[in-house]
Amino acid sequence: MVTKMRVGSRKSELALIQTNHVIAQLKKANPEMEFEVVPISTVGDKVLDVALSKIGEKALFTKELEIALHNNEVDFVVHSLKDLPTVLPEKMVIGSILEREDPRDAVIMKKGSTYTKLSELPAGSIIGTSSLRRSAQLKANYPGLVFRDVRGNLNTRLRKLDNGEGEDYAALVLAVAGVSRMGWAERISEMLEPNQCMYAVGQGALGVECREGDTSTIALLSSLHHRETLLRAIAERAFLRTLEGGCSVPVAVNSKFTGTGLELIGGVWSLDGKESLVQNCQVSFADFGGCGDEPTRCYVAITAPQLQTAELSAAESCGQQLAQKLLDEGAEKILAAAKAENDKK
Ligand code: DPM
Repeated sequence: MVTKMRVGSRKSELALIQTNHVIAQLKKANPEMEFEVVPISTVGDKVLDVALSKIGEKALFTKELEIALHNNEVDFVVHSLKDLPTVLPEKMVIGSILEREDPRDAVIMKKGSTYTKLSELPAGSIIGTSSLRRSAQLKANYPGLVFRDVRGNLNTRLRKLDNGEGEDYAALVLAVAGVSRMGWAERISEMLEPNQCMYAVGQGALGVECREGDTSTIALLSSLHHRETLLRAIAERAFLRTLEGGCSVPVAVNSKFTGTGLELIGGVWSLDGKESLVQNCQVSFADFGGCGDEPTRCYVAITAPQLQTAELSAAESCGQQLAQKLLDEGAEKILAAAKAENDKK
């Protein structure tokens, strides 16, 4: 008997590329299985005239997919991990976190531009991004540049940049991962290093969500977990969750897997980038190496049967501790002011 699974996906080209990537990985290990892609539109795809940060819904790109999961219309759904809120709806779990691609942001200049770096652009140049995280950090580093919203999927944004639709954007700032998956890597003219612009929690990784009790799907998906990505993602997501930030606040991270452990750097910014708090936190996994504790069944809505509970909880508490350091230094005030100012705009 052929087992056929239904896979929910947003309809954008990037979302379908990501969904097909996950399916290809599953097919490699399970050639006998079949997968059917079920395309679904989300609020983030439908509402295109309002800035992302102003729609006021954390699950912008995920809610309709989760409803389809809940209604048993699909068996799992593939997300960019950074679009997946840090608290999942009840009865939903992350069944798999795949190996992270380059998590950095990058600059794409308008077609034909003679500039390659943000630092070369004349004062007053318009940079397209709807990310408060990017604009806050970059405003601090490049006070002469002007940051304006640009909405739509990646294809729409690139068209707006190149054809001068709407604003006359000089450049866009986008995630390297999305740009490369679209096959546009050669358009990247500058990589932004963490000292210029730290990345979003989960950026560059894919997360696969499924129903909590669906043991056969969970077993299938868990084979795709990438250990380092998973531990970094757990720490980063715990950081954002503890700060109570969604995708619409200027919060950014930079995490490194050190071999024996994890280093997490994270920060919060005011909208103009003038105020910021950045701290770091380290954790070592060396003490846990495979010894005797219970394999993890379900931890912070992530099922990872092959990892030890101790390492997952160590990663989680690393993120929590980092957030607590920033909260102790007054992060809440910066974030509340950023939210209030953004709501007013
Ligand atoms: C979230 C943000 C953006 C997306 C906010 C942020 C960027 C919005 C913008 C939460 N989701 O990053 O601070 O640039 O105006 C999104 C992209 C990808 C996943 C596109 C991008 C691809 C990269 C990945 C949109 N979601 O960020 O360039 O899979 O990590």
